[in-house]
Amino acid sequence: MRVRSEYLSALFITAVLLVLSEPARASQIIYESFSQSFPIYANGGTGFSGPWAQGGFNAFASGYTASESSLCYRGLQTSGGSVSGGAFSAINGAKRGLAQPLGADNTTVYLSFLLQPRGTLDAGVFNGFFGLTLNGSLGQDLFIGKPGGPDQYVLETRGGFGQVASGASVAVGETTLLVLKAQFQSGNDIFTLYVDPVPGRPEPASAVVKTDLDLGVVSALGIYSTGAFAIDEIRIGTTYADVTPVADASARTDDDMLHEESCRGTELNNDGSGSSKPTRP
Ligand SMILES: [Ca+2]
Repeated sequence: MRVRSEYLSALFITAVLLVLSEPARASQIIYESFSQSFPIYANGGTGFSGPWAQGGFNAFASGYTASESSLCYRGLQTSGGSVSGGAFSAINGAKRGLAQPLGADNTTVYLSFLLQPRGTLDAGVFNGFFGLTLNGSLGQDLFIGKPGGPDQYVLETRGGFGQVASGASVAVGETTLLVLKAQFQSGNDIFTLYVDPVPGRPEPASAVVKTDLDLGVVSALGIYSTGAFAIDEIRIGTTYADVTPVADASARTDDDMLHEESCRGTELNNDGSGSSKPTRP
């Protein structure tokens, strides 16, 4: 019991420090930086109603592992660690409840996250899909990520229906920033996907849009996969700027830089130095 109480104390102190060091903006609803080990006590982040737990449609495993390093993406503010999964022979999933459900008619929210394909593209059952879901109350979910096919980032109804492909290719080892605008309304909602927008710039003018799905109330989001990938920096906010914050190099600690070091050389650096992939105009 002694060990457990010390563990809980440490957890509590960590939670307090997180609250003190990561003041959420008024309009930022969710931030998950994976700052605590996952999924052992996956209760970090802000805006959730509980910890990550195994879940998702036909997901009877949750074989995800934590890393102390964040995925790096040029210009985007990151913190904490990240989470990854391998190529699986069955659907894996983890779900987490939202403290404030989304989906009220005539409201708009933005969601962003980083996704990095790993291993061998398409390996894993169902051609190795991976991504994030917004889980609706009407029995359907929105999937954002790499589908069973084609090898592009897409929006689709979980299961593959109503797929809208972005045209942006999925490449192993390349971290992509995916930003979703969700406009909830009576009947079908409007979902807009931006792939690799530049952090700090205004919301892009062009994007792909999915308009055939009514999510109803969204009270959970999910990590959902069969292919190898890593995910990080999940944000939900009421404005585009809320979910695309620019990295502030002066605010980074030695610890941050130590962690970033591990992805230097293969990944983009937060401060824009190092290797780069083509930037959209
Ligand atoms: Ca992170």
